[in-house]
Amino acid sequence: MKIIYSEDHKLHHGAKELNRGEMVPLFETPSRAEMIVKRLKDTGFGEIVAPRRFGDAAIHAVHAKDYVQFLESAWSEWVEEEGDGQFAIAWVFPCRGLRQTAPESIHGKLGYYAFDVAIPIVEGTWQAVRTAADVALTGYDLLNGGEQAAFSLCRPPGHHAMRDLGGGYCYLNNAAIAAQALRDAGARGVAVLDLDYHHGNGTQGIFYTRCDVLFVSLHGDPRSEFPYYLGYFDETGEGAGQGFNLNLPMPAGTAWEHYSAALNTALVRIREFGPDALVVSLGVDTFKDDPISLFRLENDDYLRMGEAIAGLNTPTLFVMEGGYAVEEIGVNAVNVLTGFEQKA
Ligand code: OKP
Ligand code: ZN
Repeated sequence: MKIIYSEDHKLHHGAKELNRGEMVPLFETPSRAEMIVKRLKDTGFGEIVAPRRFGDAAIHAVHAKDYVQFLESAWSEWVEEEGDGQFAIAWVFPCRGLRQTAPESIHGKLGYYAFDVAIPIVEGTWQAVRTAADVALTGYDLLNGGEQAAFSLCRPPGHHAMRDLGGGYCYLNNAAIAAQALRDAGARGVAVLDLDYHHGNGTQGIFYTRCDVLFVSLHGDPRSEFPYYLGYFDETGEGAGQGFNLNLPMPAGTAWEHYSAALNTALVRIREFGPDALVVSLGVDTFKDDPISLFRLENDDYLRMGEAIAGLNTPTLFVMEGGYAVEEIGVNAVNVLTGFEQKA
């Protein structure tokens, strides 16, 4: 399968996040994508192509215009107000009892458009984020042109980004943008299978009231894991979307035996839905050595994961999400693709 990749992601770098009371370099680093590219090249996996540029319509089909506009101008507004500083970051939020409006100050806007403090903005963030959406959309375009599968090597990731909120290293929801584009191009049903360790609250939120996009997610139990406030089993969709959202949270320590059973449950639901296309939010932070996650998958389990997905026999777009064990992120991500191709 073809891989879509751009070096623009490197422009999003150098910011920090709060960890155990300290500001530390973001776990979500440029080296993550570079390690995946290296593994793709070392194994001669497939042709790597550049994204093409899409218009804003495909982004506005998923995200609020004012939110997209905020992301685009946040850095320059920050510099105007603060002079400089290393990166823009939210520190005050419109929570219960406070006014739900975006004020003039960039500080107010940063909080208004975020649900946590893990989406720092540096000078090159917008270009990296916008190109990641193009990387996802180019993947959609390949499927639309008849390819059976493609890998959008997106960075930064996207699955936590809601219609008008960023969070969890995510700004624009690459997978949701691709899924919506597939629908708009005529796919009757699209399924999104989210395999990242963290619940894809953004993707769930975007499609929650709809029956044309099925969202299925396997993840760490939000009672004790980020994003904490969404991702529970009883969230099954709303209105027309009732029954089209399936969350399968699992406890810390989950290894392949239990994981593969949950994956099977997910695949049974997707097969029953019968989508014209599948988008896989591919996070490999389910790996045993991931520094911020607590599942115990092994390198070879990712081969089995890819094989199981191929069993759906559906045009599939893989979209990169998380994975922070940088030394092995390439092996694990490419193992999924390899397992998929061997069975497809
Ligand atoms: C993004 B994705 C460490 C806590 C990290 C943010 C997790 C974001 C995960 N300071 N909290 O789903 O891989
Ligand atoms: Zn994750």
